Amino acid sequence: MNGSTWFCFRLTRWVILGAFASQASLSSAEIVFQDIEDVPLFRGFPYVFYSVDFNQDGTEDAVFRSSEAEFRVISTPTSEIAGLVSPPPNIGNNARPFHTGEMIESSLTDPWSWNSGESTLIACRDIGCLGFWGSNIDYVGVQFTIDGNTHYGWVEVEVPFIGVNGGYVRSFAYETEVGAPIIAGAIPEPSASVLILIGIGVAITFHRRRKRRNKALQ
Ligand SMILES: [Ca+2]
Ligand SMILES: [Ca+2]
Repeated sequence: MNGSTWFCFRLTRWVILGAFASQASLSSAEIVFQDIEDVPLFRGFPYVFYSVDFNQDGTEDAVFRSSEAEFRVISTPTSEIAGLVSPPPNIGNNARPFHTGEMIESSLTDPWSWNSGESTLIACRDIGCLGFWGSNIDYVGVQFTIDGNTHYGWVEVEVPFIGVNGGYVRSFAYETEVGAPIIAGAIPEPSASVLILIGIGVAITFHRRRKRRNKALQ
C-alpha cells in the first residue's frame, strides 16, 4: 500500500467512525450549556439577585435572590421550580437539590413537584435553618416555556455554608428538544461534524508523521 492509498484508507476509517457517532448523536437531543463566571449572591441589603436566561431570548427563566433572611430561587411567569411545598402553617416552597446524574423531567417523584413562586434554598435565622441546601453544590431543576413549549433545564448552585443565606450561581444548561428531560449536570456532547473533523485532523497528522519518518529512513 503506497502512502496516499494508506492515507485514504485511514481517512475513510475515521470518517466512518464519525458517521457512526453522528447516527448516535442525531437520535439524542441537544443541550445548550453556559459556564458563567460564578456569581456570588450573599445577603444583600435589601437583596442581591441574578437572573438566569437559559435561551438568551431576553425573557428571564429563574431569578436567584439573596437577602439577610434567605437565599431563594423565584419562578417567572413562564417557569416553575422543582421542590417541596411546605405544609401549613408554613408557606412557600423549598427548592430540591438535584445531584449529578439525576433526571429532571415533567413527572417528579413524590413528594417533589413543580412549583411557582419563591422556593427557599437556605433560610437560617436564630431558631435554625429551613431549606435543603447548605455546604453543597447541586442543581436546581427548572421547567420553563419557549414560545409556549415546555423545556427543562438545570442551574448549578453552590451554597457553601450552613448559616449563611447566600451562595454562587455557577453554570446552567437546558434541553432544546421540547418536553425532553435533562440530566442534572449533563453538558453537550461534541457534535457529529466536530467528531468527523477531529477524525480527519488525526488522520492528516498520522499521514504527515509517516511521511516524515519515511523521508528520514531514505
Ligand atoms: Ca429565556
Ligand atoms: Ca462557572
